[in-house]
Amino acid sequence: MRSLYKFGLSVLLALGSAAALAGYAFNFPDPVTPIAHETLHMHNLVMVVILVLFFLVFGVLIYSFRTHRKAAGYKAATYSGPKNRKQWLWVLSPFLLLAFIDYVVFGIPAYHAVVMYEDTKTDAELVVKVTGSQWLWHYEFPAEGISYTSRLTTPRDQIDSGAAKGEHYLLEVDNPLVLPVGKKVRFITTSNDVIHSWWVPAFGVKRDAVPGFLREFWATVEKTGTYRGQCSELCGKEHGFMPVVVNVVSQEEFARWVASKKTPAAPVAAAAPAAKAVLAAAQ
Ligand SMILES: [Cu+2]
Repeated sequence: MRSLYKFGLSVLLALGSAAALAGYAFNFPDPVTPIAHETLHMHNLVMVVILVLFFLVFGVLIYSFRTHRKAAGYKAATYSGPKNRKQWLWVLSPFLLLAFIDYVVFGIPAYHAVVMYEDTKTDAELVVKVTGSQWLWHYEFPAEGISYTSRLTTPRDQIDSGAAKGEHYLLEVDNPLVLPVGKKVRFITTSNDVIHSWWVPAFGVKRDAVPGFLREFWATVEKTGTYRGQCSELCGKEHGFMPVVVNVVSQEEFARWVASKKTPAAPVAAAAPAAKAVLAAAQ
């Protein structure tokens, strides 16, 4: 009895410490896109149903073991296989219940979620092409004519343990992807070399970047902020050193960013009137 008590106490302690860690270790990150909300909803639904089934099945099992044990004087039945209607009902009902849960309780919302994930084209207001390379990301806004690379900025010192690790260790880049809040963004992914995978947990999206293929996903981010993720497909020796950082900003700020990204071409345009003036003065 004493050992049972100790076992119970240790289970409680383990659960307690798990709850304490839940803040950052076990929970989903706060969902900020419709897909992330849907994924979390599916997860919670499945988790609750599974927990109910778990306790129900194990409850019946443990109760049956205890009540029908030989030591308590229970005499075992000698039949094998279902013989009458009532016994067939006991055989078939768990099967039917599980089929109902799988195909209806989980199936319908899962179908809804998958159809939603794949709907990359309806109302997309912005297209971003994401190309994975060993070991950086390349972002392109085809309509806006913007194209740049995004590389890890964590100093080598921190990686080699020569310096203390920073707050965003291995999750910081030179040029983050910038997106406007509340706009449906259609992403197209591909790769230059091996398979990478673009993943931002708070967006609830992760799609492999496969060389030679274009794959799609979408996100409408509901909250401004900085979101971090990683390449999630083992892609070589620096797989752990190609993080994803997304700055989600207001639409005005995004417009300013787009304009500033285009400025490298501006001096050429600005030079044209100056050149004309020089030519005019020379005449
Ligand atoms: Cu990669």
